[in-house]
Amino acid sequence: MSTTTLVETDDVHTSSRPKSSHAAFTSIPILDLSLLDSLAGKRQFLSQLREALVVVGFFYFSNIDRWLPPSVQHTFVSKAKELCNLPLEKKLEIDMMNSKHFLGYSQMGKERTAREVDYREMFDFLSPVPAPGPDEPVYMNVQGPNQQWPDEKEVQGFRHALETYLAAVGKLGETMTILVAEALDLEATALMRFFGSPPRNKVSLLKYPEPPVAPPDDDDDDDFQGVGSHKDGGFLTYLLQATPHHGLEAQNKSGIWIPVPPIPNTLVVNVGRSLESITGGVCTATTHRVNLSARKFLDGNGYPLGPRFSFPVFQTLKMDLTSEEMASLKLPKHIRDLAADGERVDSDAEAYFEKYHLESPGVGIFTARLTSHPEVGRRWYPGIVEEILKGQAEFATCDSFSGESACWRKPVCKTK
Ligand SMILES: O=C(O)CCC(=O)C(=O)O
Ligand SMILES: [Fe+2]
Repeated sequence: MSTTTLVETDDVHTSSRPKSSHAAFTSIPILDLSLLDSLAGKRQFLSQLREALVVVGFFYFSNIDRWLPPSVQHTFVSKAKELCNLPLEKKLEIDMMNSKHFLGYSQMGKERTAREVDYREMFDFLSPVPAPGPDEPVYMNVQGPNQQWPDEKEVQGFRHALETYLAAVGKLGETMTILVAEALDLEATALMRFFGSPPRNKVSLLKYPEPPVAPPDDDDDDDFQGVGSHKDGGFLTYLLQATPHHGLEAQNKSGIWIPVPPIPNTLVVNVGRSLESITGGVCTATTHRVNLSARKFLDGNGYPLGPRFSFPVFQTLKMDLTSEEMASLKLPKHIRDLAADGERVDSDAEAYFEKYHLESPGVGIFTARLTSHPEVGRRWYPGIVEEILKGQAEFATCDSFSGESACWRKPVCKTK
């Protein structure tokens, strides 16, 4: 990675786990999108991209303006913040509880990751995708139209700003399906069949409010879970960190947490479980979290920064790909050999979700939604959610879990 710019990390938190003997990343690479403007630059970019996908699973894109014009970014960020800062009762008008597709507003205290409550609130919106038909598997409800929009009078221009931003990230995502294929020495079009038509991209508007307690003067500034350790479910995630707060961290293969600080005019990109699956583990779905403390809400001079805002777009595969389809990608041998077979990877993400994600992207994402938003799950999928939560709890407390808690899919399984 000699030609790649690196973010230095002087703030590494060591977990109590033993280090594995394999190389683990200690910094997050920065890939310059303007390299794509020349043939020689593109070659350099693809080689950096390959290394970033395989070794780190996290990287920054710099020079993003061509893809996301500053006016599109700024309008989106300002409208998104405006929405997130409305009074609670206004936000509850588009409560996620009303949506069987898990879209809309999830208030503080309602979301859980790794069975712990996250310290954040969110709005979720999807790119335009139709709702599933009555004969489709229940998990296909992870997609459907956005039926809930904020009142135009409350945040004027919000919908237009969000749709414009999401479409622009979607275009970058389409290009990434080609660049990832090329970085893995595949035909440019090799990954296209894994995506739905229209493609499914979800944007989350995340607000991490300031904690109520003032930061202490001494060193016992307790950490708390903004969002708990997890892997994203999709292909790639494109994250705009919209405030200067530190807190986002990626976990390397030795279990050490590496900071991913905000860098102005960049996007953070990370690999999701689906990309890891279709590449047989060559691309790494890296565990990450947002680890906060009262002090992280102050700038270098001790002035309050306000809430932390962050806006990820999750680019996902076709929800109903089968496990056979997911295993059908033929990678060249020299690329397959990059997967570190048998390598020990320390991860604090819940292994419980792995089997669901291997089954199909939709099953994996639906399961994750049910455990993250159990109240929405209880409203729309009462029988299923209890089984999944029970399975999750058993998995967390049992070393030799072999239970099959997926019987909720049997009535809708297409192969039966
Ligand atoms: O807030 C962030 O910066 C990251 C959020 C995240 O990882 C997620 O929502 O999946
Ligand atoms: Fe994430």
